[in-house]
Amino acid sequence: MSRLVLVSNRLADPRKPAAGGLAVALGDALAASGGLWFGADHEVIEDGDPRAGELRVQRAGRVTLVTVKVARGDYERYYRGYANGVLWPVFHYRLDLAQFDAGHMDAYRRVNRLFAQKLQPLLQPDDVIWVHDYHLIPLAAELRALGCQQRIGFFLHIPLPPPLILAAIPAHEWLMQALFAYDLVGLQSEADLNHLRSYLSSEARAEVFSSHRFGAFNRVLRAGAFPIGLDVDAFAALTQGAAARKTLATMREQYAHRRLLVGVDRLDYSKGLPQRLRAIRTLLERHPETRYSATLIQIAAPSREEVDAYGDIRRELEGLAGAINGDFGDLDWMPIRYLHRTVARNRIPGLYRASAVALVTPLRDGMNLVAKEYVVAQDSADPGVLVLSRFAGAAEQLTDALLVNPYDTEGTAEAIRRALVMPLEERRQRHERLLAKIRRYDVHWWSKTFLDSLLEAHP
Ligand code: GDG
Repeated sequence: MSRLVLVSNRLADPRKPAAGGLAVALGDALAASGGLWFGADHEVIEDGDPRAGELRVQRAGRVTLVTVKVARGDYERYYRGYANGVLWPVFHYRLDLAQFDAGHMDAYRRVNRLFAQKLQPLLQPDDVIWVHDYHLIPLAAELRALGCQQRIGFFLHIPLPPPLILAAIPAHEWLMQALFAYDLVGLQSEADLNHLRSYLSSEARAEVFSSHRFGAFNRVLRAGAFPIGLDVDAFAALTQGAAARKTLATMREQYAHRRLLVGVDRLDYSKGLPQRLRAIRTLLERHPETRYSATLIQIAAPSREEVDAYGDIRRELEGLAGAINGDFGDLDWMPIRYLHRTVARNRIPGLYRASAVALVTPLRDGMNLVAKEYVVAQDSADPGVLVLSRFAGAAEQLTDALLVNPYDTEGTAEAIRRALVMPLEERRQRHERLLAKIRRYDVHWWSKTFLDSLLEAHP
């Protein structure tokens, strides 16, 4: 078996249950192959510190974790400036929020080159390298420049926008050409794959060999849609755990006479939170029977607070939640409970299960795992209803949710009302179909399908 080498900006200890995401998804494959996980060190050192570029090596069972120290100036420009100041907004269709700065792009290249220089000596000829997300798009090109011949795959966790949006990025040609250094590029959805295809044929004049194979820059690129899933059994077990049950009991007691709606998001402008609150206002205005009977618990976990746009969205949300509570609330009822805080992971399934409706209404999202978690946490005898944005990658799979356009305030409010009154039989049928999809395309399916395709893709 080839050794798996995972590369991502940050890494987590795969032995820790709270690690989540990639650690859960790839922990087994990493451990089974005695794998290596490489990324930036959590300690960002001051500029001029001679330790820049130093490696820290840790063992986590059979997995080796290697992190590289990056100096503050470069890390800020690479991470906050370019990855989260340009790529995140543009890839979520928010050109208005992108802040282009040539210095940030240079640092992005430099940090990718540093990663490549430090990783390359650790590689073995037979390794399979899997690079994750928008922080590291040019990594394979840097590795190839150092002579790496190994199989290298890339997975983009966020959406890929249409060609004319991508083309607004100065040096987009360089960025997209860098993808050709990978043997396989994985995207979350068919929509993203269509955008890649049309970018490559219109902007890069690539030869389209088939719907998944493209030729340009003397290389062949394979690409596919590999929608990421959950570790369903682990999440179901978390739902049965003590913390989740306690949370469920507390919620049931506190809201005995009310229906709960829930939203759980990182506080990010892509998640459509202001639009969601406006839909709640419309619901309360148009359907007075929902007053006193429904409460939205909105968790907005703090995220990237050093980026300006995140401060703006936070202030906007606080204003909206305060105004709705002020206008509609009463001594014994508030329509919105807004928490700007991270809630412990083991309590979240209890909150999902206590809620009659989940509002997952991003303006654009690569996949959105909250939608899937909510479905898994439900009691199948009396499940809640998922209201899901059609602009989340998950909407391609979860067609039995109530799909909404989050920009359409009235339409979203109406879907929430419909969710609140949906008969048990319909809720059960929808839930059964949603759960079957989520189980079939779980995280193990995702990693296996991607890695199998990567092995096939290599010449
Ligand atoms: C990116 C893409 C893609 C949220 N609040 C708390 C908390 N969470 C957990 C949720 C869920 C995770 O964070 C969020 O995952 P999402 O998939 O919804 O979104 P992103 O963080 O934007 O992730 C996304 C994903 O990558 C995977 O490829 O689906 O499209 O944007 O698991 O439960 N967890 C805890 N406390 C919170 O307050 N513990």
